[in-house]
Order: sequence, then structure tokens, then C-alpha cells
Amino acid sequence: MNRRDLLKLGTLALGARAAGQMVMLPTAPAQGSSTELTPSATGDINLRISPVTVELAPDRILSTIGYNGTAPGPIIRLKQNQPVTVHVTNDTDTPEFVHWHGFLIPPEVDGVEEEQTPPVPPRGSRTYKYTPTLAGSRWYHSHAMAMGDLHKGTFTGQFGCVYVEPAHNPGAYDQELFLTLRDWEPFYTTQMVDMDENDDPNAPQPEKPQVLNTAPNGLEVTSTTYSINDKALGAGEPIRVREGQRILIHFVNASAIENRRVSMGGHKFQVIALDGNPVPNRAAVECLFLGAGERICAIVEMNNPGVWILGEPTDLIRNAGLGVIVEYADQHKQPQWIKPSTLIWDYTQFGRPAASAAQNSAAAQNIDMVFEKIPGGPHKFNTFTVNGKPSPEITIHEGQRYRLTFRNRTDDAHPLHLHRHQWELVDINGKPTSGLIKDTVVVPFYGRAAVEFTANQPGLSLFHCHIQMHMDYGFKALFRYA
Ligand SMILES: [Cu+2]
Repeated sequence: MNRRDLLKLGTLALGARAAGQMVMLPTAPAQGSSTELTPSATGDINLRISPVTVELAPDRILSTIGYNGTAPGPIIRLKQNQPVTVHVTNDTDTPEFVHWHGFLIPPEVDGVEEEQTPPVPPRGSRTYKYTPTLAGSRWYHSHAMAMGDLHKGTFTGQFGCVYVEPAHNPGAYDQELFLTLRDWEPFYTTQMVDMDENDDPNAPQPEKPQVLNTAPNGLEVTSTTYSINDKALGAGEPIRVREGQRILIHFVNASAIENRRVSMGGHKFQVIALDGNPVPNRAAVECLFLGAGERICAIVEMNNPGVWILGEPTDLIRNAGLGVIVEYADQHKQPQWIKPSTLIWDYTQFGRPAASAAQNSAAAQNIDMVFEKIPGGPHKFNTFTVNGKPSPEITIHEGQRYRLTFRNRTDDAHPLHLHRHQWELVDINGKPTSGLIKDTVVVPFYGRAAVEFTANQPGLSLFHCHIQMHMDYGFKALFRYA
């Protein structure tokens, strides 16, 4: 396919969408809005995996694989404790897995090869039937292995938000937005943009080895094309607000390659949920940090009229697309960007003091998990080890409470995710906390963190770094119930 064909395709898709909008909406949808998908009266949902085009901006149209003709896919809105049947059709030539991230569901429908979920066959279909028992912000995405192929798995546009409506909805807000943070068209590089400059220079680094491995680093994956949802900064319609409104934003970091920050000039985010679960302390912060796979729900009080940019604080990334304009009614100025006063992220400000965690810990059995990187050298991939070998198995016993102590002996922050379970963050770099129930936690470089969970979901459960390439090259472990 040449560039002209691509552009033609893009125009066609655009035409089709515009025609649909004339029926649905009198004006173009804002960058923060997206199609919603709810189950039919019988609890059914149809999901189609197929090639799609994404128009990030009029002159930046790319081709990828998506769900139901778009990337991100539709926002799937479910109801807590109501069974759903998802009929997935795969219009591509490769087996696919649709993973339901943050759900307590059996391995047969979790959508993970390592857990022996059957694939959605090429040109075939498969049904996922489950009951969402946890309310809040979850998401769905491909869980196919990519290995060296940057056109597979989470590198594609196969991702979307799921919001599980709680049985009782305490939300008090005037607008609800779903914003997915993304990068596109990944490529290999030996020269990383070093994002560590944004990390806390005074972090304790308890796992920093005495002697550093100075072998030359292998290939890393990076990108220079970014968006929020399917639009680059400035290319979509702005998010339109009025003074006095409370806007609820559900952020998802849907990147396959990087952790991300986001802030909004002149405003603060009051964090109400992490990974979909309400936090004990709703602290307001200037800047959010989301590891790949993490979600944050935050309320923004619209109390500073103007036209503002909400985006990634790193100029290079924001200017390359990772942002959206927020426009108050009757304001027509140039969009304003203000750098946040701090980029430091501290999970514990949203938690409770550690007393209740200590009570649980007395009964918890510790499992140490040591993460190391074996540098690949020029033109090769790095590999990762967990307790000395890539992708080990770990045996657990039903009913037992476990403490996982993550020892990150690498020079990178890794977003660690456990499938089919929720864990409580109890310690980050020596700082205890409690009440933060999550499914993904970022362990700082050379840092240490501890989480606790009760083994109450029998069946294979995959643990892994949510950076696709790290996972594919060893940064994972399979938890097997004895
Ligand atoms: Cu990683």
C-alpha cells in the first residue's frame, strides 16, 4: 500500500464518520468523547478486530488494528454484577487475545495465552462470558505477544476503556470524560529520550547494585507520535466547559512503551480512584503519573476561566501530540500551558497511614521478586529475569495472604501488573501505606515496593511488566495455584 492509498483510505473513513455524525450530533465530537457500547437487553456485546485508520491530524493518518472500526475502541459501559457475553470476531490473519484488565474473572476468559485462554482464531470468532464484580475504571486490550514485531499486541490500536457502573453511583459531576494516553508508530532505538530526569532526585534507590552492569544496552522501543484518544494536541475539537463545573476524567495510560505524566495549566486534579478503586484520601495534585496500564479517575473544578492545555509536561512529547485543549465558554484566547511546579508522584498521599496494613502483614507470607536486566548490546534485545531467570513459575496456595516484595535492580521504572487479582500497596521505597487497592504498581528504578493480596482466585494468573517488550523478553512470572 502506498501513501496515496493510505490517504484515500483515511479520507474514506473520515467521510463515513462525518456522515454518521450528521445523524448523531450537530457538531463534531470533542477530543474527550468517544463512541459508547453497552450490552443489549440480553447482555450481549459485539467486538470486531480489524484494520482501521486513525486520523491523529489532517496530515497524520495512520493504519493499525482496532476494535469496531476505531482506535481506541468504543468505551464499553457495563453494570456491576450483571453478566456480559462479548462476541469477538477476528478479521485479521493472526490469533488474538482480548484481555479484560482489572477484572476478577477466570483464566478461560481473561484473554491471556500464558493462562491458556483459547485465542480468537484468525478469520474466526470467540465468545467471552463473564460477570464484572468490581465497579470503576477498567480497560480492554490485546494480550498477544509481539516479540520483535512492532505491529502486534499492545503496539496496535487494540485498546479501549471499560467503565463498570457501580450498583450505587455516588458520582457528583457535570461532565464525564475518558482520556487514553497513547503513542503510535513505535520504532527501535539505541538512544533513549531519558525520562528519568523527571524522577525524584532524592529517591532512596534501595536496590541500586554496588557494582553496576556496564554492558552496552540493547534496543529500546520509542515513538515520536502521540495522542490523547485518537487526536493529536490541537487537531480535535476542544473539551468545552463552563465555569463552576466539576469534570470527572478517567485517564488510562494505554501506552505499550512508556509511563506518562499529565497536568493542566491553572487547575488541579482531585484524585478519587486509582485503577478504578476509590482512594481513602482524595488529595488534589498538579501532576498525575500513570505507569503503562494504570488508570486514574480525577475531578477537576473549573474555576479558572480561559483556554488551557491539558497534556504531558515534557514539551517534546506534548508538542508531538500528547495533549488536549480545554476551552471555557466565551473564551477565545490562545491556549495556555503552565508547567507544573513538581513532577514527583507519591502514591502514599492517597492512602491511609500504615496501621491496617501492618495487621494484614502479620499473616502474609513474603515472596521476594528480584528484577534484573541483561543488556542485549548493539542490535539485540535486552532480556529480563525474575529471581534469576526469565518468566519463572511461582506456586501459591488458595486462602493464603501473600506479600510480594519487588526489588527493581534495573535502571528503569517498571509498571507491574498481576492478572485476576487486586493487591494492596503496603510499601514504596520504605514508606508504608494502606488502603490503596490496585492491579498495577510502578516500582521506581533501583527502587523497592511491596504489595499484598489474598490468593482467592484459583487458576493461572500472569504477573508482568506492562511494557510490552519487557514482558515479551522475560519480565513476567506465572502464578500457579498448588
Ligand atoms: Cu518494564
